[in-house]
Amino acid sequence: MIEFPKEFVWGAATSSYQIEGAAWEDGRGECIWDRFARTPGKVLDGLNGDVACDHYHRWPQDVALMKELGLQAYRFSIAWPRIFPTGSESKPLEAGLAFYDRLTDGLLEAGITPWVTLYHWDLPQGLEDAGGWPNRDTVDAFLRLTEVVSKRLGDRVKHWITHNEPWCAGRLGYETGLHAPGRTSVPDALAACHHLLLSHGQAVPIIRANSPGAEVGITLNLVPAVPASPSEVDRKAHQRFDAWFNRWFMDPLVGKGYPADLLEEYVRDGHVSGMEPDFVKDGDYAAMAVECDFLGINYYSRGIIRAEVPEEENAPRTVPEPPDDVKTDIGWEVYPDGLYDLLVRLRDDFDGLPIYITENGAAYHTAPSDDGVVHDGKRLAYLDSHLRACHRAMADGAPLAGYFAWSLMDNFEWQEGYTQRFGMVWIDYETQERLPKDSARWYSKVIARNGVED
Ligand code: IFM
Repeated sequence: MIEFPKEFVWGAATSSYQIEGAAWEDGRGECIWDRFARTPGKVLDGLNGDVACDHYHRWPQDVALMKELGLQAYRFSIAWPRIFPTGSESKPLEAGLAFYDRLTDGLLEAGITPWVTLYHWDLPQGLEDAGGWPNRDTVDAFLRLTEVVSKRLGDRVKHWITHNEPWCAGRLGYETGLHAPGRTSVPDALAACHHLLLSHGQAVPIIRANSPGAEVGITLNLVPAVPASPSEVDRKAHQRFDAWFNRWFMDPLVGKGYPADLLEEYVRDGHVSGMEPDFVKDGDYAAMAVECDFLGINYYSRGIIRAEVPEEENAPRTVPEPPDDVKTDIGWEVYPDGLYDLLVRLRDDFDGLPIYITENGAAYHTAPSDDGVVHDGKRLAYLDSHLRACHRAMADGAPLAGYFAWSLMDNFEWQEGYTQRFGMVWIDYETQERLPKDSARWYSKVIARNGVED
């Protein structure tokens, strides 16, 4: 038996837009994903989160299932436009707050600790129309959301995550355009990333004031990467990738500001005004480096970085392209050693700050078999191998304190629509039936035993 420490936290995660369904009747406003999903060509099959898993109405059943599985903690997010439908109302919407009240109380009654994420990408469309995250006013709007939600739930919720994956919200949303709101401007993306990190820093003291004794942190999605060959061009491409994906978000949190190598490139290319970009105001760097209680990490796979140069200018690969049979259905390599490497790196880069894996999981289509059960052995093997990597990293001093599987249930997978299933619980989108897969039953045993079998 590979045993985890007694106090290790075992949970599962979801997010509002991906599971709740809109439930417009209770006044939720439009968010950027409602608009994006309705824009032709942005989401596979043209689908959206209007119904999703209908969790808004079916949460009692979902909480009962979590209890049956023995989850100790459940990470969910707040749909911002349920609280402020356009983002600028002077008063919050009671129906939205009441929903999260009910969910929180239901979890506590079931003996499950609620972990709340304040922003998992459903920005009110009204705020996007006023400039979105590149506009500094959005920071103030987020702080109003933080104040209202942490005041309302702060007596019962003692674990808070300000933002989920600012890389996605900032870079996919404003630089590559793959996510809502779908803009493609490097300057906008840099301002957006800055305001996301700044709003994290400024939200932390608000949460602490409203939720005495709470643990507060932020969740980053990080990708440990290697160059595809030792050639100079691949080495440089790898360094740039690490700055673009990882260091741009890690360094400001530990008081280092933005990575100079990439910032210099942005200055050269005219994307920012200088090494002190216009969007950085006095005190911002200090605010972003606010002391936190933990760092949340979402890990799925590693990167193998190849320079974009003609093939003949590059050296032969020493790290081969992974074959399809070690990739999940979404095309991401199964590489548990990457999680080990990442945890060991963070042990040093964050100087022993406690770490929670706030997401880790795999997309596999595996459907119910003739016996009516979903035998998702590949997901089970993925989770098992990643838990072993966690355990090894902890033995080497990584301060890992808990693990949340992504996801409790199949859900709306952003630009992939409903084509990718990450859940440990199967959702039949026609009937809304919930069906725990083999991985859910297995995870339940892992929690009960506090470890994985040798
Ligand atoms: O579904 C997403 C989640 O919303 C954020 N992290 C990655 C998951 C899988 O892509």
